[in-house]
Amino acid sequence: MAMTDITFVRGFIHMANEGYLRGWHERNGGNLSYRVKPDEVSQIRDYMAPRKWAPIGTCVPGLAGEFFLVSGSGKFMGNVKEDPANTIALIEVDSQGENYRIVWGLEAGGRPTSELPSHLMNHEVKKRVTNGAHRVIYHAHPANLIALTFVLPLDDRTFTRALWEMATECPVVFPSGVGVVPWMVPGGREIAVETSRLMETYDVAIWAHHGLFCSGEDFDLTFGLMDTVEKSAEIMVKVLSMGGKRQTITSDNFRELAGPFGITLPEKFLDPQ
Ligand code: 2HA
Ligand code: ZN
Repeated sequence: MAMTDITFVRGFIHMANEGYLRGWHERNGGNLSYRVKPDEVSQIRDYMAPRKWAPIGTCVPGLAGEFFLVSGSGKFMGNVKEDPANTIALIEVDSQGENYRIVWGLEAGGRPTSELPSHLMNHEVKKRVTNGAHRVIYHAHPANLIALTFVLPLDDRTFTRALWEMATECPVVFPSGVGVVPWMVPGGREIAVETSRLMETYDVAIWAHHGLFCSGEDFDLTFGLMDTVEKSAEIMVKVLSMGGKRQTITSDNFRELAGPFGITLPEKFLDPQ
């Protein structure tokens, strides 16, 4: 069996390709990472050939000793399915959470995603606040969501309400809402700090005029979250193009979802009763 036949590696490759087919990954846009489970790590020890340690660019002590499957910097998500060994990598985080080393993949050279600080800081937060349940961090550039960041005020409440109101499934799929990061320089620690701060509360963090990050338990749920957010954004773009809302789902309607769907929506996103 090859590394690329291992179940979680196949899941990663499948998700990268699905995102590419959706049109969310022009050129080298977007990136994906997966926190590997301990039993999966022991399954793949034989494939590992550690290279040199390199700085992560931030500090993630909560991820000391963890392994991540990540997309490669400058690599095209559309090429992952055809050539996984040259477009993705397995990395190990050191015992301080300050350095990483590639242990498999990127065979012709290269580095992990340019957004590694954001991915790992998001993982660190999500591992803590979900008791280890969340394992996938996904960054993509879906056009409708990005378009909305040029039109709607850039705050958590406006985006949460806009997305919730455009599809009844939305408050069920992301009941905690979405957070918004204003335009910032991508790729560094500063934007990673802002994004991971939002991940304390939300599973979705929008980067204005750029894209968004989603966090989830597995590949399907995280891809589905991105897909749901973008579908809702697409409906919002259509509604705005038709002159805006004439009617919508109300705050009291949202409250009615609590019983049948077992969700409690934060009152900060609802109108006072
Ligand atoms: O190129 O999307 O944010 C990957 C990116 C950077
Ligand atoms: Zn990006």
